[in-house]
Amino acid sequence: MAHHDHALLVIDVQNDFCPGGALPVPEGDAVVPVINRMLGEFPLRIFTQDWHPKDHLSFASAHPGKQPFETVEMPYGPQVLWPDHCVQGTEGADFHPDLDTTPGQLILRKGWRREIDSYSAFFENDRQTVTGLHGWLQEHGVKALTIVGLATDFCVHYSAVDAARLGYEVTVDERACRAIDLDGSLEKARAAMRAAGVRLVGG
Ligand code: VGL
Ligand code: ZN
Repeated sequence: MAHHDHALLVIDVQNDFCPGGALPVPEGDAVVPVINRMLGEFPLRIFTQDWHPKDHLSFASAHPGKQPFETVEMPYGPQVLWPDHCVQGTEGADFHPDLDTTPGQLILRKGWRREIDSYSAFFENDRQTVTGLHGWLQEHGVKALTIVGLATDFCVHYSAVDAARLGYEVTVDERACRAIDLDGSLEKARAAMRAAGVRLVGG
């Protein structure tokens, strides 16, 4: 059992990121039984949901002439364009049906502002707009986080780096993560997490 100030942060284990979904992460569903077994080891468990309006500006469909996986310049910097995914209220945005969310104390939704994407569970992609997760964790006395889920190289990566910068002791358990891996993004993400002081285990 992890210490009382150690929370498990489960990132975006949603249908659209699993095989058959709109933005499938290879073997994304393989994390579900691993996460279900980990839940009992942590006193606090938080689940995030990518939760976009249907006209979200991270969707290629919102940029005439652009294709998914191209990059565009947004006011806050470069943004990868994605297939429409995790649209609020759709089945694709639901948690994987076998994920045991019952023990979760907090379900945090992110990416709900049309103009800004949010990979991190702490800050949106402008790196300034907060989600409120840091306040919740502080109020509950959390000092350490184990982060798992989808995708290793996007939402897990940005969440882990932000958490480390905010002063949490951060572990990413790669047995319960899977990556999209666009153009070497997994190795870049691993290097960035290590440089930020994140402990990577199980890779
Ligand atoms: C994610 C791309 C777009 C993720 C979310 O959860 O890693 N990736 N939206
Ligand atoms: Zn998204």
